[in-house]
Amino acid sequence: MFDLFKRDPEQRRSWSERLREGLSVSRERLSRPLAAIVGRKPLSEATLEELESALLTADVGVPATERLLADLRARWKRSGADTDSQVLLKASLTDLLRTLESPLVVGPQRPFVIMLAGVNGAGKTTSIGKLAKWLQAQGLTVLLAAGDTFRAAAREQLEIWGKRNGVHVVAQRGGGDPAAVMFDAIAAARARGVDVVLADTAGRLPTQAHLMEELKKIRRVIAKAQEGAPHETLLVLDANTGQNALAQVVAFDAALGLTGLVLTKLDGTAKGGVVAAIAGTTPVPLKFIGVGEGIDDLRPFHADEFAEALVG
Ligand SMILES: Nc1nc2c(ncn2[C@@H]2O[C@H](COP(=O)(O)OP(=O)(O)O)[C@@H](O)[C@H]2O)c(=O)[nH]1
Ligand SMILES: [Mg+2]
Repeated sequence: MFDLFKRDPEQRRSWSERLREGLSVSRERLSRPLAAIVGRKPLSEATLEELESALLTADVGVPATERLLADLRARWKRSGADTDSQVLLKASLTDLLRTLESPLVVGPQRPFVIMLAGVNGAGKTTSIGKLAKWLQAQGLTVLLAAGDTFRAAAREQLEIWGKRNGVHVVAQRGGGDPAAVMFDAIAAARARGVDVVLADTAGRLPTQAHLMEELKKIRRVIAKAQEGAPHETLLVLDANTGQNALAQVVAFDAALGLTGLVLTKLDGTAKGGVVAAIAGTTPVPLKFIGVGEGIDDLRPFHADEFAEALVG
């Protein structure tokens, strides 16, 4: 542990620092126009209008922006006209984002199966690698199911994460059937007494009907392999997708019945406001957020620390 500390200065920086830095582009997008007009001065109707366009450019979207502004107005009236506008905005945003807050809890089922889906490049495999470490840090044992059988490189990528975390990876040599991989992985987890199975899947677009059908089949086979599984079905979203993320949530939810979201690549995007858009439009719990490529750069989502990092 101490060795890791010495080798990697990233480890010394706290999560809140990394989150703040990761969200810096989005924060600037939001606060630069605000700072120019508002600073920390009291709110006014003109300020609210400026705020509206700032929120829209940060990908907060129309429904969530309207909700935020209505809430902000109400707070402003209640608290007296000279209240710090930034404090009010942070409070409104925190309340909105709280609808998404529901940290992942590994239940008593064994193995506890977590299935991940999403479009290509969203960050599914990388997130599985990071989650494996996060789960192990809680004293849980983990097994990875290489359900992306489309490309050999996908399996190899998962195997690298398996090695890094010292966890077993169940894969089928030479391509094969992803549903069969899931079946084998759950059987292997049971035989080895492993706590959690993280099930990777190949990327697909919601418009690729046959691939969405395949995803449903994978889910059915997981349920057959173990009653009640998958216990969590997570959609991995790239924050750079912006408003299109909402359409992905609706489509994958219709196919799979999502229990949560993982939002990756919040670092380096100006579209961090999409979190508020999701809260305002398609409030599926946001389980984890990713702010970098490091193994510790994926953490549970908390509304207050996110709002603080974005507008605090
Ligand atoms: N900057 C950044 N890159 C990320 C994050 N999450 C994943 N990536 C990168 O996104 C790329 C695609 O990730 P991958 O897990 O292979 O996507 P998949 O196709 O959904 O499995 C990789 O280069 C990852 O390192 C993140 O939170 N921040
Ligand atoms: Mg992948």
